Amino acid sequence: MFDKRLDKKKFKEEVESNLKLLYRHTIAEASQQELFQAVSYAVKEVIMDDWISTQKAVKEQGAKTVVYLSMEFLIGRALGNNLINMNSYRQVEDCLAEMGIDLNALENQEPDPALGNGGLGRLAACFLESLTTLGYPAYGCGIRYRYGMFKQKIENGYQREVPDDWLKDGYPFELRRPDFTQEVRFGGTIHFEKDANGDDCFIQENYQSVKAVPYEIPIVGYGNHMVNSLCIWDAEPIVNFNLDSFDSGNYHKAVEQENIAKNIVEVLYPNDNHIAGKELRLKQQYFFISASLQSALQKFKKTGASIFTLPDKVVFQMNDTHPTVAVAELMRLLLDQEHLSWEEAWGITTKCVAYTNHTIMSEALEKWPIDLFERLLPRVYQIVQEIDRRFVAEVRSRYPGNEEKVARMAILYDKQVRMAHLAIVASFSVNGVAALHTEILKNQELKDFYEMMPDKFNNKTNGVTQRRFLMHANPWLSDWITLELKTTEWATNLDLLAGLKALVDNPAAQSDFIEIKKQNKIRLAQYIKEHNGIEVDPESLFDIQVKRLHEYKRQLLNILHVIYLYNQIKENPEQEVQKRTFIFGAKASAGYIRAKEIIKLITSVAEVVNNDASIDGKIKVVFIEDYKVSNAEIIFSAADLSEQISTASKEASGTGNMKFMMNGGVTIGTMDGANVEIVEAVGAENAFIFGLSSEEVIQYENHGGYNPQDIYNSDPKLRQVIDQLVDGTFAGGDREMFRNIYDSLLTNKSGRADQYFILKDFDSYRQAQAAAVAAYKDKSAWARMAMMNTACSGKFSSDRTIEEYVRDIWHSQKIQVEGK
Ligand code: OX2
Repeated sequence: MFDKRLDKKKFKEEVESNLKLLYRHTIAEASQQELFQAVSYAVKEVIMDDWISTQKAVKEQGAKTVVYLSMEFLIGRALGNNLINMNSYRQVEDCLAEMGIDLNALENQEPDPALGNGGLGRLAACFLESLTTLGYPAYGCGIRYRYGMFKQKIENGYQREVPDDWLKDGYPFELRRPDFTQEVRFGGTIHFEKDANGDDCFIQENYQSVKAVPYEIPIVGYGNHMVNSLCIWDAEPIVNFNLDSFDSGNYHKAVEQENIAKNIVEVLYPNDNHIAGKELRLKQQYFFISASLQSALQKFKKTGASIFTLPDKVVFQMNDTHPTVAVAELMRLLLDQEHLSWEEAWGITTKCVAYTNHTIMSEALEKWPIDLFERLLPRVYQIVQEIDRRFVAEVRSRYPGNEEKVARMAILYDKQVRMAHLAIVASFSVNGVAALHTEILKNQELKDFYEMMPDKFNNKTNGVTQRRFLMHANPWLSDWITLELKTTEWATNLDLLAGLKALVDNPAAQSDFIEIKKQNKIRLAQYIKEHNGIEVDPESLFDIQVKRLHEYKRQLLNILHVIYLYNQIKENPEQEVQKRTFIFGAKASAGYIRAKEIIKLITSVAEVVNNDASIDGKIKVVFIEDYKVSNAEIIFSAADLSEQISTASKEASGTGNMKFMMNGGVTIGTMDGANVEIVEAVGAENAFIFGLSSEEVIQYENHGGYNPQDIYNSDPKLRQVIDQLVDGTFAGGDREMFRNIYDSLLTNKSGRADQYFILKDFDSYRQAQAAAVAAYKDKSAWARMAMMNTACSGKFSSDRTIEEYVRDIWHSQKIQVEGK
């Protein structure tokens, strides 16, 4: 049935009228991009009514709002997902088909808004979608980067970064809200004066300021008429670059302000789990935080409620430490604008802010040099100093004479501002993102804090939205699930997938499942053919690792194993082997040289293996260019094996692991992050687990590592693989191309040898791979395993995660929105 909000005739007229208004074109004259824009505006027209109703309902019902502060929101394309959540995808598809328009082709016209790096930003996007679907009022607050995550081109086997000009055709789903513009100030000098009432008044002079202008993107809930907002801030100069300022001699000032504003939001830092520590990044952080908090306070004050009730109406969730300056900014607003006392302001702030930690990687720990911090944010720095002074006094009184502890815990130390410490001290909740990760935080990384304030610490295992990663990404499987479960309710209650367990031994169901997987593999094979020019066999085992390129994620282990297999096949040409396709997708941060070398190694191995006629296509290696949310949706659904092989203890959670699982991908992985909980849910017999445990890794690390030379010397087949890095096999005879990788594994020139335990885990990985291939031979047993993965994935819905945040941290209430 056509959703009643989407009157077919009206919708068609709307599309035609949009084409006319926007482009002076008819359908016949319009380009695909123009059609995409016209259709998107027609969809937005429907969303608008619900958006307005939601705002009204939030006001009337006075529910508490979750403000999710994040430097990154990796929302992915909106058109298809909005239609799914409006329960209108198929209807609109048909309606457009009648007009001779292909919805699928239009979806591919949409830029993939890549305002994030990887898991952290995608999690924020899943959370907003789940919050909305569950009926909780929420705001995402972030930055409207002019250029998002770069597009990746592979040239001659190397990564090249191309700017992502996602706004070039205009983004139809955003709404500029100039009425809510804020001013954000940087630098200058500060002093106190008495105002007319005799109150202390804080004066900042000679500062630079920019205008923060919000753009809102609707986040559409599934089937409930609710629409929340993602608010992303753009920067504009305060003095417009106009003839007036030119005439009055302000030309330089105008240009200067234009530049500051332009720079701040120019580009997303393309680092995942790594902090570059650039001044501009701190500017970005303060820019969006100050604007978001000023705006939130203004909205709150409009209700006329006492400022002391702020914690009943808003909670600020800080997505990692990037938004931590929010702690001091909220204090500043409460002290300097609301004229509260320190104790009053601190009482409110510490009831409003909560912090999520996403990593224990030391290179991701944010620390700002004090001189930079103070110069850029003089008043905010004063406040941080006072927070630190009071906190250090508290530590001293709790642990008298323990100056080592003070040194470990202080916020200001060694000329640096430690953002994680500031976040923990001020937050009423500190959470990790998977059970194991939270335990490591409590017992290792944040031990001192956990001992002093145990009640703050809690776990919230990540999740992903099934609306995007199952319904949109895998329509065939979704239809089958609905058919078998005789309900679509799993769309909002993923635990219902457990009902599929009854089918795992049913031969007809198994063959349906296999057939669906095959269709998805064919779809991916077509994508690979189109984008990489490589022919892959959908009958082969698809073994997939897609995620950011990072040494701890160990794409290197995977490709070394591929080399090992290649050697085995060449040595035993007669031996029957399972045909396999190894698929990689990964962006490396622009400045991460080792990561880029690993990409070059993967593409070089692919070049040799794919073109070696003697192995008869038994293995193929594909590096998918430009891995992003939109092609991820095609990739997850096509995997037989899901590679989750990080060095144990390093991957806080992982969320790709969950997306594969939902789609019937079987995990080959270490006991790391959320893999632990995946195995617990699906049973160890339905996954392939290998490698050191996190305790073992931590043990080794505490004792200076291990000696990879022992393994190199005792395992001749592995030695052959390692040696091939420097004998020119995969480098057209060049012995130096992969020398750094070789050195990193065997010598400790740059830190510890084999820091990520690749040699140490190699044998165990090889066995797990062999076990997976053996299992794959039995089609029925494999289908059972794959089905068990889908059936047991209910826990990994972000709906579950959000309900836990609400129950334990946010304490917000659902609202009802009446559809028009
Ligand atoms: C990522 C973590 O690396 C990943 O394990 C986790 O699943 C994801 O965040 C969402 O929680 N930058 N990216 C992450 O952490 C940081 C810092």
